[in-house]
Amino acid sequence: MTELEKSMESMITVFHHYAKEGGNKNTLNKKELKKLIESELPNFLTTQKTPDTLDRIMKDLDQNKDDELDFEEFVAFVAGLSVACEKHFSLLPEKKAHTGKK
Ligand SMILES: [Ca+2]
Ligand SMILES: [Ca+2]
Repeated sequence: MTELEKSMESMITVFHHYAKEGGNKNTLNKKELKKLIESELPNFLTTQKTPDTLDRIMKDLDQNKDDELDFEEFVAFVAGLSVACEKHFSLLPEKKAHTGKK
């Protein structure tokens, strides 16, 4: 498998690993989402740690308002995070290059 195929597979695996724990086996409830973020996105959580973060994330992502995240809603979350990370990532070498010139 290619790197991208592996990434897609791990996204699916991670989602189902947490989604199957309780309630609807194909969706994440708030408790399952919390566990997923704490275990799989510890760096994300430390930068955004406020008491209502989880509620906000859940509200933002839950497009059909059923208090559960299906895979489509979860993918939107990961995609959004990836975009944020990529911006951060692409800023770093540019900054370095600029300071190098001076
Ligand atoms: Ca579930
Ligand atoms: Ca939903």
